[in-house]
Amino acid sequence: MTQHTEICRRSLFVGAATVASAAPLAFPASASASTANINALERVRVNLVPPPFAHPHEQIARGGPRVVQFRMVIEEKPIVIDAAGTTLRAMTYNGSMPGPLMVVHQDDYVELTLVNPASNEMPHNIDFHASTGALGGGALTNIFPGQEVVLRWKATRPGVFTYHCAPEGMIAWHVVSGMTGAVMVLPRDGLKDHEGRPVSYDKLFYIGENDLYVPRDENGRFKSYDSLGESFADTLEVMKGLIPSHIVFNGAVGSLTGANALTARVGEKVLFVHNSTNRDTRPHLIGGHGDLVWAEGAFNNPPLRDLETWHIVGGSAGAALYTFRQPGLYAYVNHNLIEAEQLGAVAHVRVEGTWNDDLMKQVVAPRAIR
Ligand SMILES: [Cu+2]
Repeated sequence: MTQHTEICRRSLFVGAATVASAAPLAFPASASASTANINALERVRVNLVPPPFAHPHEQIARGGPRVVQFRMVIEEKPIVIDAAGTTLRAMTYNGSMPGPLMVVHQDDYVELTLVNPASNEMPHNIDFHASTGALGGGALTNIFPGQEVVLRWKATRPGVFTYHCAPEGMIAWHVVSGMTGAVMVLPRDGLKDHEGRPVSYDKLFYIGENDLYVPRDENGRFKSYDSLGESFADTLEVMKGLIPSHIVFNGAVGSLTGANALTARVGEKVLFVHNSTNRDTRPHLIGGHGDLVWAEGAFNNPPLRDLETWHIVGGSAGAALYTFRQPGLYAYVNHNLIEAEQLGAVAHVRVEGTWNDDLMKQVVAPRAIR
């Protein structure tokens, strides 16, 4: 074990021990009464799927609140993040960057089993911005390699919310190493437009935007490391400069472009869920719009209409609904175009269907100036 790893482990153990001793206070004495009620609820076990998709779910809840059980395994592993083969010592929920999208309805209970395999180097936990209390669950989910924990929280507020790892003293490092994701809490009767009328989506694309900070060697080449501990000190120096080496959608430059493009058809209503745990961002669909946008992610607020670009505040997730009206290739970008074009924050959507000349027509093809 490297010295860095040893230091990381020691500082985190102290932090975790402090939190663990305070943990019983997080549950009020009256909780036992409601626990009986929760035990009477229907329980459903949901298998998570990797981004950019969501597990199968109903948009309008059937019946009463349920306990929705998820299981995530934390994977620490090297991930290639660009075409040049640059390798990030990543920390991930379930092996993907971002971690999987969880979908429940308001008043459901999320019951997560979080697993930290013995083969990992680091302690981890999870802070759900959708939850209430105990550092978003972070104080109740500190687990060392070889441990698992089960956390239950009530989804009281409808919206899309980020989640992330938050080990004391190491939060930023774990976040910019990949430990981010989102939860979508749908209103029980589904989404509404700006006038309260029901709206639905045909498809959901879940985009996780991650800013990454890979150190370079003295020749300017990206470095690779044999362990997380070994990468820590160099990575922290790059992080403190606040200039990401990469800003990626779904784990790597090009993970959603070209042959990996998302697909849709003219007439399909697509909900774009965009998670950005660390930095502010500004999604824009080149050639389209946000028909209805919950930029702050709160579904109780009326959505904004007809947006060209919207703002996702760092530390949150947002959602935008768009009906495709033209076929062709669309780029869904972070419209800081340096971050999109040079650092990686681009996805493509390939849309099939019939072209509408009324919306756009090339009246004269390029020709010599007359
Ligand atoms: Cu972590």
